[in-house]
Amino acid sequence: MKIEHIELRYVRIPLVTPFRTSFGTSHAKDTFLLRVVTPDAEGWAECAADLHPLYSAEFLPAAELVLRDHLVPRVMALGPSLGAERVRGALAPVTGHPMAKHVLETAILDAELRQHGLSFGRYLGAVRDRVPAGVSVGIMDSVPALLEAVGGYLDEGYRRIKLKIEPGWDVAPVRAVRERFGDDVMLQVDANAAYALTDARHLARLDPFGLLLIEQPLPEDDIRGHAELARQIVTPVCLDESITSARDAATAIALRACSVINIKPARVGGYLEARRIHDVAEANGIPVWCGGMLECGVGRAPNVALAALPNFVLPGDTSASSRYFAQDLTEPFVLEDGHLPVPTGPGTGVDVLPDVLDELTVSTASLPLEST
Ligand code: SMG
Ligand code: MG
Repeated sequence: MKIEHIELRYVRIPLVTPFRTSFGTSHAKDTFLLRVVTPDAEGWAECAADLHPLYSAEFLPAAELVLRDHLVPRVMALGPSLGAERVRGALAPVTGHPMAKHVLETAILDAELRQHGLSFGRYLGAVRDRVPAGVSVGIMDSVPALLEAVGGYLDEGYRRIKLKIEPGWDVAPVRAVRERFGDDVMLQVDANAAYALTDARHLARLDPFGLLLIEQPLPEDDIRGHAELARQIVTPVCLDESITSARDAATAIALRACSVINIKPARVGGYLEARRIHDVAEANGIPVWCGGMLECGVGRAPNVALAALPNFVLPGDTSASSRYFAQDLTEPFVLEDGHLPVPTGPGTGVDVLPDVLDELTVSTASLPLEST
């Protein structure tokens, strides 16, 4: 495959409501789309990094820089043997930067699949044509506001509720949601690393509420701490930030640091590594689910395809477009009976809407293509 042109489109998409987590509040989705042009097809992908290095060490300006100076030159140096399955190996000498690697590999994979008329779902091994949708609910100013939001999502048909938590906003909101909506609601919490192992006794107070899991309670590098916490609480421990590769997943599983894994393709450097994590987890009897980074349709589409693989047995943060955006950059993903349809068209199966893209574009940059 020959790459003729690589373009970055920075976009800013307003959120329908602010989204607050233990590390900050987002009012808009700021990202860039990577467009890879080949003689036969165009590939598109969405960068999951934020403007600020808070969820992880990556952030948008750094992603652009590492793509321009280190990742694109290495991929171009592959010459005629360039293809999505060669990308990870070519980029391996560059330490870290999984989200920058993910956006490049995904755009190349999209172009390749479009060229061959194959969908992400078919390519990755999807076994379902629709996936159950969960929703991630931000930290709110009050319990009544939270109950109103959760009630609205349940009315829309969401199959699972995830509450963002932090010290001071954990047991009370969980108890209130259980009391109002009952024990049958699939409910889980996500701390984004806001606790310490010394909080174990406090976190055990969540045990009576029958949560599906607690996601990333401790810092991302604290695998041993998660293993110790898992021994001290009943709620299953799920890892998000800590897992950046199939090797990480194997280590965490072997050390019993988690009994569930959140797979985000961006966090692990792409869909091929995401599938490897799926396979490692499946071989060990560990269920997985697909995480989200508030993606617009460009990034949501391949996530929905991934979520259709066999070991994605829990509903993911694969919500409808309307969860975040009044106007998506693609045709919106719409809930049908609490599910999203797995796209079937070539590549991601979705196309950017040119007028909307123009309206929401903040700036555009081309990346030089000469190899070093
Ligand atoms: O895409 O619905 C989504 C977001 C789901 O909570 C979500 N993501 O830690 O899992 C997580 C967070 C990371 C992004 S918060 C800005
Ligand atoms: Mg998380």
